Amino acid sequence: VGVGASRVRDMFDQGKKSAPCIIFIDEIDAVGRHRGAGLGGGNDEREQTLNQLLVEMDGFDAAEGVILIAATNRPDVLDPALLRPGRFDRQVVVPNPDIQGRQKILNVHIRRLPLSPDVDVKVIARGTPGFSGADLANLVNEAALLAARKNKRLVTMREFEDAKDKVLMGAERRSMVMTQKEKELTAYHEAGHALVGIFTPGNDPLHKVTIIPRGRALGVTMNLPERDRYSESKMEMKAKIAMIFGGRVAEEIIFGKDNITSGASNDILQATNKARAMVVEWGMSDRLGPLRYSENEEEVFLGRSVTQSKTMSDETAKLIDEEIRLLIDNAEKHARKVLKKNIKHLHSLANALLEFETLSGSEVNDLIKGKKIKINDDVDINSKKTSIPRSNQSKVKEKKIGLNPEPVIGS
Ligand code: NHX
Ligand code: ZN
Repeated sequence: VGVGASRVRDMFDQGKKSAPCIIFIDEIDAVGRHRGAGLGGGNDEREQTLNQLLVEMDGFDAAEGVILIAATNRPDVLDPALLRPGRFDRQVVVPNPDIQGRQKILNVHIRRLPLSPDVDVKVIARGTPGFSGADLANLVNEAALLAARKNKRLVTMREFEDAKDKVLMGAERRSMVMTQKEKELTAYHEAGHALVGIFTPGNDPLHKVTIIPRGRALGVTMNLPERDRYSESKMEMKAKIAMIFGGRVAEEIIFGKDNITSGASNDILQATNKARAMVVEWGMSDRLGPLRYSENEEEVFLGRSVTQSKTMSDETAKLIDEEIRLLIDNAEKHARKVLKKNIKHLHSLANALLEFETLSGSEVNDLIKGKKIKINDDVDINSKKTSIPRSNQSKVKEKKIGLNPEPVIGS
């Protein structure tokens, strides 16, 4: 900070001296953002740095043996001057890894961990579709932390499974004190999501449903695709919006219209965002056709958003609202129909959640088929209620194997 331009000069001098070499700039958008798009003044320093970078890049040619590579998650905000011929003139898109990529990335991160023989990297890779490299690094680190916290000598599959849920759904907050009424409301809300998800074709398989508070939520229902997916159909989107409304609708059916809570705020946000995108971005409304009705980037000027409805007529705006509302209304109606038809399952699943707190997708499917849920003691003890007070559970259930001689957290 404060010497940006001179440091850029210095970096290129060093590069030329050590040629052949590669200069790698991470997070290039920090200096390479579109000039003039900032709020007020205060970015002179950044602009000078960027200008110096542009000057230096023009000042050397391929013969000098210096290759310049930069990385960003936001190629769209870069100053166009950076991308001209002779500068950063080719782009390599690095998408989130596929199953094979995830396996290889996991192998890098687990290198220094003492692993239990039951750990199957392929299984972890298969169960983490959509994870980025950073998510996977995070997953491995969380697994190591969990093992260390339990004084385990080796990191087992159990820790990876729990770490995955932590990365996907947020940290468990078992200490949160919930009243019986809140627990019941949460159980029916989550059971509603889970059942509408299961009985509406087009939804991903249920991964887990829990009424243990996680992250900012009092309860979570999580679906996971079976394989990597690259696109989503309109039918799948409608199924997902219906599932999202399963929570609120279950509250309404069981506790009555006046007893619904503020808790569904995030569900409503997700559903509305999805329905809006279907209409304005993905051309999925017959009445509006395949036109884009929103700008790519919301630009903020002097603290105000200025892109909205630049060229949109009032009629179009009204039509968009109507189409979004139609998608939402249909999804909500569908959720209500499914839950009324399966009210027996709604009660039994909510009760099972009150008893067990967390259920896997396969346990929920067993329950629906009328099978008894097997409590697998050595697999998921922490999420089952027992008569042992929680504070003592770890002492009883976890065998201490002595301190790990090497640091477990190696990544
Ligand atoms: C509150 N939280 O704010 C309490 C603590 C309806 C049983 N008074 O939909 O927990 O009510 O299916 C990301 C994720 C706000 C952002 C979840 C912002 C939740 C979660 C509010 C379950 N599960 N709502 C859900 C819930 C709440 C909230 C969020 C968020 C509830 C619901 C939160
Ligand atoms: Zn919900």
